[in-house]
Amino acid sequence: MNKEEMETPNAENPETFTGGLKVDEPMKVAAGVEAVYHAAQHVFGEMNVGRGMKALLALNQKGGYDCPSCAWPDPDDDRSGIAEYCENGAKAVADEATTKALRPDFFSQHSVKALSGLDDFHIGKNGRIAQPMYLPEGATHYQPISWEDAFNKIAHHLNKLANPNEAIFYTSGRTSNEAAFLYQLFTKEYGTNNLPDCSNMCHESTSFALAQAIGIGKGSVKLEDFYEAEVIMIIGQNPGTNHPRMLTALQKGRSNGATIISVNPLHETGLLGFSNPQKLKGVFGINSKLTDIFLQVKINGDQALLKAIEYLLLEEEERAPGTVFDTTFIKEHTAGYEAFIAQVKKYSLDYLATASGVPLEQIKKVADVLKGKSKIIICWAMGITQHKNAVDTIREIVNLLLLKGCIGKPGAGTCPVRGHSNVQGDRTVGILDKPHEALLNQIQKVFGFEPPRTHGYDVVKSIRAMHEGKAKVFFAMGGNFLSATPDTTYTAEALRNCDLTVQVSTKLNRSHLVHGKEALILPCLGRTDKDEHDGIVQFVSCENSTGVVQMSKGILKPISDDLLSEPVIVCRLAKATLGTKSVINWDKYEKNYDAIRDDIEKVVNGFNNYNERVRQKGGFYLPNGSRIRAWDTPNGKANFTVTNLQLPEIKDDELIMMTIRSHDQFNTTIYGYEDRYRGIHNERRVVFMNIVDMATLKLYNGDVVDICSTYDGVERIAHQFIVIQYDIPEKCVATYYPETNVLVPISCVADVSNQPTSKSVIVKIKKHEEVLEP
Ligand SMILES: Nc1nc2c(c(=O)[nH]1)N[C@H]1C(S)=C(S)[C@@H](COP(=O)(O)OP(=O)(O)OC[C@H]3O[C@@H](n4cnc5c(=O)[nH]c(N)nc54)[C@H](O)[C@@H]3O)O[C@H]1N2
Ligand SMILES: Nc1nc2c(c(=O)[nH]1)N[C@H]1C(S)=C(S)[C@@H](COP(=O)(O)OP(=O)(O)OC[C@H]3O[C@@H](n4cnc5c(=O)[nH]c(N)nc54)[C@H](O)[C@@H]3O)O[C@H]1N2
Ligand SMILES: [Mo]
Repeated sequence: MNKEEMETPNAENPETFTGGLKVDEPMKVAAGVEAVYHAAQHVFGEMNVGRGMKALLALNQKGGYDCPSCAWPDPDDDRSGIAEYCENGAKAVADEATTKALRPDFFSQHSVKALSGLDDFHIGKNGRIAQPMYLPEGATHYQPISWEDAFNKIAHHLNKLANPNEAIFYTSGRTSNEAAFLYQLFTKEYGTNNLPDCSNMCHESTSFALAQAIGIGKGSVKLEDFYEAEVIMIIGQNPGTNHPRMLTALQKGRSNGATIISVNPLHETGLLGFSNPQKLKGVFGINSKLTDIFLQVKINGDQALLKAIEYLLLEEEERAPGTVFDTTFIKEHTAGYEAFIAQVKKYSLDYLATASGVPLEQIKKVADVLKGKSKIIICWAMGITQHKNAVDTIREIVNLLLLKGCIGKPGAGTCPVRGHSNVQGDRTVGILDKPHEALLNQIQKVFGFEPPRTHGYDVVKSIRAMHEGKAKVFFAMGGNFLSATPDTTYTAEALRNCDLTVQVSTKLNRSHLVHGKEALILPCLGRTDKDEHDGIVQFVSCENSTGVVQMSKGILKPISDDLLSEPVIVCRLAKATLGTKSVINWDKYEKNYDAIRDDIEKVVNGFNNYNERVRQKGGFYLPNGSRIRAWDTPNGKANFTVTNLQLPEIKDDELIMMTIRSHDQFNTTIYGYEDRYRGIHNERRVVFMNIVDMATLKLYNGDVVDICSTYDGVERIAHQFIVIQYDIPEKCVATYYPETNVLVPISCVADVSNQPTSKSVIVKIKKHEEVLEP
């Protein structure tokens, strides 16, 4: 690459340093009064004190709005008086409720090319998009467009496609139940199941593994179960940053006697200790330890670790039958036990321990704790789901819980911790690329049209279809498809191949700047915004990680009169596209969202009296068979699964890389350059490395390196990362997402679930070569 090429930023991946990296020791305790300070800085930096206080006081309160950040549940009973929020929830609110607005003059002053040269932090910081914008073919700048013209343009493109399957409709997990239901209804009436969503990159592996084993792709625990548990295992999750309110539940569980076991390649601050900023004790700096046993597993060493634990438990059970396993539960509720037990000792303990990276002594300690306990919760997130063998690792989690009879009783169960605040609800109401027959039948019965039955594209298949020219219109209900998906360069080519890309968005992001031949930005209301039409304030609803559906009512005055809510956008899109061909009364939905909920109730199981129950304080639980041991599987049982151990193949000169979140981002939205807990300040282009690997590669702290991944014969390079020596297992490295998504191969996906393997990218690292002056 010559100097000029190096200096011309790619629109999809600008590779610029912030400058001024500072590194401290990682912190030992999460939250505390400092978190309150950081939250306040973000909120009051974006809006005046009155708006800021109003926003924070209604956050996650009954009758208020649902936090747009994570999907952690709110307490059913007493919610904190100060507001049931956390530092990162407050940042999410600040980001959305900002009073900065992007009006047409902003877009006329800045070309698409100039904007795409900025890093993600600067792109997002500009403010909320204030009116619909259009980029004609070949144009350099977005220009304003009326809503009516925008919908007509989309309708024109959709209606001229040879086949509805040439259109793709993406959903990100902030979309409400109401908007998501209408959106999938529209795509089905239009004629396609091409409904990829962020779940395809998030908990897809979980959905597959759980549905097959225990009949429901969702977790079984309620928040109260944490207060009763004897053991809580947290595997591949960083709650201190990504689900900070979970720390309160863990603290309460531990003070009630639970042993907390954390499994992670990194000593994440929030797992070590917690000082609750909402409790006086926390404000005065009195903090509690959280993790009792920490297992520093290698990246993707979890399947081996779980197998080793099962091995040790089986040995104990054989020594004293009936004392370790819940034999009554196994007999009454499960299938596949004998076949499972027959293979538990297939691999030697030493082999499993070495493969996991955890010393056998420590694994024995864990087995010792587990053997006498009967109330165990296992939590997991992206550290488990984003690997090639993710589905099998989750099956192994289920196997372990089944041995102990730990699903479907108080204080125990499965807890896949969801990401986006309504990612679970979107799936419940029908955002599925592989819709169930029951849903399709019900839609046909209630609405009287024949929905398409062939499965649609998931995220990876969508990217390929656009790349191959099989899909020509890409419509996104939220999210940032370009930056969130794997293989950024390939995805950019895919999007540029489209005739039209449409983004329904709150904030500007890179997917507006890497676009199809024509592009539209449709600005929508966010969670915090008051949604009022004809003098009536509407509300929407969301489902959290434990299956509770609650109302969310925005309270702040929108920054522009030209924003539409997501449900209204779908109604107008449907009317413009389908016109009189539609058998659905879209006007009715647009006028009053109660009508949408009435129809969700008719189509989706568990929503009876939706409108009444969603108005009750705290909402309502959706039915969950695994919670009551009613297994919705073909054999009516909870199933053990025999899995083969799969280990990543890493050659001598290679390393395995996980792409993780800093403390200062929400997915592709970058709030700042700080990763306070890990001691990283003012830079995101860093790579965390073990000192042994640094020595092998002759690298020093502060060296600038390039990271390269080769897969399927394609070489992918991300330039300029600063080496940071860190406590991470040998042969493992970590970088931040989305800067290194360019290295995640599109063709490397999890078995069965087709989820991108963003936590096990095989890479080589070499010193960055300065380009010499000619
Ligand atoms: N503030 C904030 N909150 C968020 C988000 C955000 O970006 N910012 N994102 C939301 C979303 S959509 C999601 S899905 C969740 C994500 O929440 P997390 O899953 O906690 O997010 P990641 O940063 O991807 O972290 C994964 C964790 O797994 C560990 N890990 C990586 N590989 C392995 C492995 O092989 N084995 C084990 N045992 N551990 C491993 C990493 O060290 C890290 O601690 O958070 C949600 N909440
Ligand atoms: N390498 C790597 N890649 C990953 C991951 C990883 O760990 N590593 N994690 C994956 C995971 S778990 C996920 S969930 C995906 C996330 O993928 P996405 O959900 O696609 O990405 P986000 O960054 O959450 O989307 C942010 C954008 O959503 C828009 N937005 C915000 N609020 C609203 C709203 O209320 N309505 C609408 N319409 N738009 C809104 C804003 O314009 C904002 O720019 O990324 C995945 N990609
Ligand atoms: Mo996610």
